[in-house]
Amino acid sequence: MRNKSHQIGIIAMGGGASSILKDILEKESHFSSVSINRDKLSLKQSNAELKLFVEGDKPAHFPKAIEQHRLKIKEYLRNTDALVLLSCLGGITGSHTIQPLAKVVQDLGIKTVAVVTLPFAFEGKERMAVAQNTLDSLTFLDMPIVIIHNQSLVSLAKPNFSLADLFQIQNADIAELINNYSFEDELNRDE
Ligand SMILES: Nc1nc2c(ncn2[C@@H]2O[C@H](COP(=O)(O)OP(=O)(O)OP(=O)(O)O)[C@@H](O)[C@H]2O)c(=O)[nH]1
Ligand SMILES: [Mg+2]
Repeated sequence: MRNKSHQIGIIAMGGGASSILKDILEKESHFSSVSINRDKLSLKQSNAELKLFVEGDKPAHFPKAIEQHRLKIKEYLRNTDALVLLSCLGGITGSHTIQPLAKVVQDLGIKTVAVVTLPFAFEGKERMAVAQNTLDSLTFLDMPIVIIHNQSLVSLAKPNFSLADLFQIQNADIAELINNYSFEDELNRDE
C-alpha cells in the first residue's frame, strides 16, 4: 500500500484524460492535480486544481505551449514527490503535449510515470499511428510507461453497452491502478 505521506500529482492532458482525472478526484482528493487542454470548455469542466490552456492545432505548436507554462508547473509541483502523466493517445492535445511535458517535469527532478491509453481499432489507423508515434517519442525518456489498450475493453462489452459504459469501466480501472501504484519504487529508484 502507498505511503500517503508522499505527495503524488496527476497531470491529465486532453479530454479523455480529463474525464479519468475527474473520476479519480471524486473518489480520492489527496492528489495534486493539473489539467491541460486546448479545449476551453473541457478545461472549464475539469475539477483539477491547476488548469492550463494550450493553444495549437499542429504537433509543432505544443512544445512551445508547454514551455510557456513551465514556471506555473514548477511552482504548483514544488511539494510533489512523484507524478503521473495521464494521456489518452490518438487525439491532438494528449498525444502532442505528453512528451514536452515529460521533459519539463524530468528537468524539475520529479519522479514520473506515464499512464497512457491506445485507441480502439474502430477509431482507425490514423489515430493509432499518432498514438504509436507518441509512444516512440516517450521511449527516449527514462520513464516507466503503463500502456492500456482500449481494444481489450471490447471483450467486456455486453450487447446493450455504449462507448460511455466502456469508458466508465476503464476510468475506474485506471483510477484503481493509480491508487495502487507503488510510487515507493519510483521514489527509491537510483538516478
Ligand atoms: N477513458 C476515456 N478515454 C477516452 C474518452 N474520450 C476519448 N477517449 C480516448 O482517448 C483518445 C483521445 O481522445 P481525447 O482525449 O478526447 O483527445 P484529445 O487529446 O483531447 O485531443 P483533441 O481533442 O484532438 O485535441 C480517443 O481516441 C479515445 O480512444 C473518455 O471519456 N474516457
Ligand atoms: Mg480534446
